[in-house]
Amino acid sequence: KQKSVAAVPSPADEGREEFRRGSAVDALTRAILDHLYFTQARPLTLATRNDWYMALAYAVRDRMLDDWLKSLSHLRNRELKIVSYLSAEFLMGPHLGNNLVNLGIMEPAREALAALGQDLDELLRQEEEPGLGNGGLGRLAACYLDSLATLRVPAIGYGIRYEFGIFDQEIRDGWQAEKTDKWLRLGNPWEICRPEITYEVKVGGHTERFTDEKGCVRVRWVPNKVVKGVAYDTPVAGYRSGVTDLLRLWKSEAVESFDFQAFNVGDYYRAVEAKIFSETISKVLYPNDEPEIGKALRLGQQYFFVSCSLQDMVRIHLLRENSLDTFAASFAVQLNDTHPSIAVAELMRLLVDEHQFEWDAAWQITRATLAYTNHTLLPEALEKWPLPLFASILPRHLEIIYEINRRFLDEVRLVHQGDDQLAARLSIIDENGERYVRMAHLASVGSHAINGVAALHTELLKQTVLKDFYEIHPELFRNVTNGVTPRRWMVLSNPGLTRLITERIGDGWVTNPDELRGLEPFVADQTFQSAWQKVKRENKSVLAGVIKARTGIVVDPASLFDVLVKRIHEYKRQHLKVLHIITLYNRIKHDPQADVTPRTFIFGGKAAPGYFMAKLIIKLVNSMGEVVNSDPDVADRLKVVFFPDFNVTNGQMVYPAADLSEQISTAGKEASGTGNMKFSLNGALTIGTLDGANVEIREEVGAENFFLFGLTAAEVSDLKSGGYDPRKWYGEKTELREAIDQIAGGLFSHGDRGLFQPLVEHLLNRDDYLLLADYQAYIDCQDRVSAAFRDRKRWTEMSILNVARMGKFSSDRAIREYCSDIWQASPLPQD
Ligand code: F58
Repeated sequence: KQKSVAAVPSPADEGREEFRRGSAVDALTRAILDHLYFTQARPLTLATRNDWYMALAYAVRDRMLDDWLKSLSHLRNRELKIVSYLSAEFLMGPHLGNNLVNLGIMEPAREALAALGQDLDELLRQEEEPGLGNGGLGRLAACYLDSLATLRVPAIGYGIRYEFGIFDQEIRDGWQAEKTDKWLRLGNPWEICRPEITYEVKVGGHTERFTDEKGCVRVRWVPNKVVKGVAYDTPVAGYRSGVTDLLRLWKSEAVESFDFQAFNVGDYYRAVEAKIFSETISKVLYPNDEPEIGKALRLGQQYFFVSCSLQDMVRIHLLRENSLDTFAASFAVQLNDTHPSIAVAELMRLLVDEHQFEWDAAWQITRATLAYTNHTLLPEALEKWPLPLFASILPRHLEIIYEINRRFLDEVRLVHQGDDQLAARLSIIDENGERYVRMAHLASVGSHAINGVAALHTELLKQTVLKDFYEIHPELFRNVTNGVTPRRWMVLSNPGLTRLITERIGDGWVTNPDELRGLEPFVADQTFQSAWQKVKRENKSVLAGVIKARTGIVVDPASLFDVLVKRIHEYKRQHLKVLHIITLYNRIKHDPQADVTPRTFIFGGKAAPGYFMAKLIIKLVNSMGEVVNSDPDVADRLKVVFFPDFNVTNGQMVYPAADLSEQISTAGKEASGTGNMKFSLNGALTIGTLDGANVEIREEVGAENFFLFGLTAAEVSDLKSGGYDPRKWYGEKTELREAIDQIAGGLFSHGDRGLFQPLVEHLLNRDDYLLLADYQAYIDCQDRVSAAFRDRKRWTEMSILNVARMGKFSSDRAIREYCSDIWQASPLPQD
């Protein structure tokens, strides 16, 4: 083994260049063996799959270090503005494959492993994905980090290192069961703990006024608890860009000294309690859609990571300059929704209380630094904290917020004299009944830019949720339509399509996806079409195999793969899809010869554990599926699958295998959607409403290559204000009535009429999301889809055109817009 140590070139050796680039298969082989031995402490004979995975991961990580260390050294360069992306969630997905793609060493790694008798694909499957997010918002943060590094923009993603990420979903008897996500169980080779980068975070207590040595009255926050945040760093490599950015996640720990007093007086239990509280903060990710109002721990999490992150930025800035006056030139801080919006008050506190700034100067720096992205219009999803709870955790911040609010409302009153209603509507404090802190208002007042995530969403934001803000400060508003990274969502997950495209137009599209337009001349090319179909067919076969293994259901890769994967929520209308399937089922039952295009319906998505209706929808999908799948009359023409545990890893298998992408939310409810983009990039056609980014996808791919149906956002709001009566639709539409009656009558619940009663009642009496109003349009549109699928040539052309015209939806485009319109950040010069 002596020999093998010598074989790993030290950074000072001549072989460094080769080692660093990591392109040589031999060097990689050597490195893997060395990590197996020296890091995993395993002889070859005893190495488990996880040992091999870890050894490979460390060997790959080594190859990221040069770029990473170089990028970290740029943090000290005062000329360079750093983008700081504050997000309670980063849904990164498995790192290994992505890093191999971005470093350009997928094939050398495959070869190196083959020489060692190992299969790369097997090791890729060994990685437990870090599920540190709920869905779209967390995944967007991850795509943006990929693009920032690819575009060579110095950036830090700041968040929480949850010990348990989003729960793992199992399906038991058709119901969702949640299992703790123990993603750290076998170790995490991608992170580097930085025990020397820690910050203290105060919680609770009270404030005191005192006069400082200059005679100024200042405020001191006397907390009743202090916790410590420890940095865990993960490198984020750009796609062959030479830049590796930083994801810095905070883990909460106890401050050793804090309850020393308690130990000394023998109060052992009190000391241990403090430790438990500290460690609880970063323990678990909150699943969404549950009312947050009572969750002190959630507010604690938000403050914890924001405070650590801002303290870290202050430290980095002070390494560059000796005053915080220029802080906004060092950092552009983006608030990913309102979860980090306490940053407004925290940055003020750091400047005013800890660094003795005057209020006005501090406020100017704060607003110049921060910008806010809104991701939802749903009123129930807008964060607000009850005042007493807020005061008990963040007493100093509440005082600061009062002062921010007082000054802000004074300005408003000056311009709009006498309009008390306006002031009440704009106030950061909601005073209608019980009092709350409205976090979207705090974020809006404290930011120099506010953006929505799709054109329609931004318009609706200006007309509804933030209307008053828009009217007083229109210049603050921007739209930045979401995007997704083509590296993970095409190159890594769809190698077949990647190869085919690259053979025709080269690989420039990976960083410049507008080049995909170069595929248009081939749309009608026979050979190209067949190759295109073959890739899709192979992806479908792979998925069919996985479906068989996970659910026992056999599906036919020749059928139309009709896919609806996303979080389960009433506004996303998974149950509208159920009504469609039942309608087709009934057509076959009424006429066994009916001409129904064979389809495989694939559902996937998690329901928040406390969201009863969403869980009932999962049960309905499974119960209905059981009846349809086992009915001999259907004779395999329709198959329903609920693919359990939809996450990034599973998404990478599902999107490339889809023929039809279901984007059927009630218009005006889905801020953007990003799954819609992943499907279309992989050649699925979309059936969708004019909601979120669907509008722009349709514009780009052409109306003739998109299946549009349903009410517009304006029609939805008109229909609702005119007093919507779902029973009218139920009365008029025979197929609809039949489907609903069957659900109510127990056809899918072994005769149990009670099981789906809450769902049926909701539909017939309220139907908040207008399923009944959109039902017929949806069914008719699906009939057009079925007909179109039979014309394979035409379908393939549409599929190619979808991919060719999706360039706009790369996260690189979105990040360029953030850089120029909001952050004023630029790429590092090429070395
Ligand atoms: C999503 N929001 C939007 N929130 O629903 C989707 O339209 C959009 O494309 C995406 O953001 C990215 O902009 C979303 O995923 C959450 O998951 C929250 C997490 C924290 C609790 C509340 C929901």
